Amino acid sequence: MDRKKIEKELNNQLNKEFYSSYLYMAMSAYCESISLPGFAHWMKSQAQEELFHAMKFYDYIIERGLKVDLLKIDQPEKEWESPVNIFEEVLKHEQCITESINNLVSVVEEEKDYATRIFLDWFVSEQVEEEASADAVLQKLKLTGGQGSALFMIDKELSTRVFTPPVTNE
Ligand code: OFO
Repeated sequence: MDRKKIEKELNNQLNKEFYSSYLYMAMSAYCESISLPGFAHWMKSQAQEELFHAMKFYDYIIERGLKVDLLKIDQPEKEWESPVNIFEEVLKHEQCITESINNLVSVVEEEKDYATRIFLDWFVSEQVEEEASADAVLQKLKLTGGQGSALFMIDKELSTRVFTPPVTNE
């Protein structure tokens, strides 16, 4: 097993999780700026969830006796075209993360790192939920036209999201 390779891959994913949190904070700030406090709250909860994902990778890297390498976090966009566009981007981002986790699974399988393979199972399942929850809001926005009173109702609904750290097997 190439431990250096595994270490690099895990640190890359750690960076992506931190970036995800950064991206959702940027989206939250943008939603505040266009007077959609419920959307902003949803994004902030999502950012917290991403920090939780990042910390899972951080703790796992240390637990395996590997080195944490905190890479530079890219600057996210600051503005989006519309509430529909924001959720299109959320879904697109989550699909990219799913692909990244799947690639990571392939690498650890090639390296016969079965412990990391088991660790990644949680993320494989989590990504199904992540994509589904983004898609559910996107579909609702599209169905209602995402404007006027429908937008107001969706904003109200999004304001009820509560961040509870996802259940893990640790
Ligand atoms: Fe959104 O799942 Fe982590 O990045």
